Amino acid sequence: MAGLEDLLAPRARPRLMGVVNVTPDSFSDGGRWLEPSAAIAHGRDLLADGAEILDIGGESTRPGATRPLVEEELGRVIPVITALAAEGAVVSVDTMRAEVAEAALAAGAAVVNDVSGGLADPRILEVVAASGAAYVAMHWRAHADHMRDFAVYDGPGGVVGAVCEELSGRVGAMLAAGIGREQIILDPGLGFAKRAEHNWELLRRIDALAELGFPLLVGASRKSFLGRLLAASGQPPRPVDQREHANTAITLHLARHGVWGVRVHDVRASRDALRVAERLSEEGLE
Ligand code: PMM
Repeated sequence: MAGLEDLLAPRARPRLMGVVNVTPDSFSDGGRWLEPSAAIAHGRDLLADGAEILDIGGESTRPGATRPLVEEELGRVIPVITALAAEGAVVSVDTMRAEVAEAALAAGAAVVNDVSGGLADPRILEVVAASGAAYVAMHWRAHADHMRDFAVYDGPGGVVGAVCEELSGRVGAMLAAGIGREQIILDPGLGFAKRAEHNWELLRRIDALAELGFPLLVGASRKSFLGRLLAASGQPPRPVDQREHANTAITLHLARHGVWGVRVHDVRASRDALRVAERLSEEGLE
């Protein structure tokens, strides 16, 4: 397992987490990597493109998705995690279930990425505490089948205030379950019970989330708020596979604000942009 200290050490450039969705129905790439051999090959390609962490998930969280059985989820992710971790990849498991997190950690995962921040299956917090692994707790309000109903942020602090407050509450639960502060990474959960304007506000004011005092992971890649931004006037959202340049601009924005990591489907695009930014910030070399 990758050392927690190295994984969470402060660094100028965000970590690139490449997405491997082993699902039939994810909104951007559902069905493409459902066969273990295809998912493993895709993971290797992402590593070659510069991914530093592979996020392997077996449950689609797109709006309206139905949940797989736990056996199905295990069957999708465990062979892929086992193979890629054995090759030395730093693996994250994208799951809300304690049982899947436990099996993934035993198979070599170093990070548990829980989009529900421990709300869907509270026992996951005990599993993470016992393992000492890194834990990504995302802001979440409800399962995908009805999360749209919860995209309401009309308190005085708006969406940023609510996300900060609700994530702080989750941190309290994590610490109470025995998770160390040094294990925790927070994520604003773009698109999860959020409308487009909520996502933009969270991105614009990402520094307010950083003030919570934890490393931040952000996943904007291919999400529908980008498709809507890029739609030609009066036209439907730009298709998922044509949103990458916009996502790369978000990676650069987040890098300037010092986030710990970005969760992306096209690792090379973000990697190339970060390389340019780094080169431009070097001084006195010539
Ligand atoms: N988004 C998705 C899935 N998992 N995990 C974290 N931590 N943050 C996210 O924003 C996030 C996530 C949905 O996107 P996908 O279906 O393309 O994987």
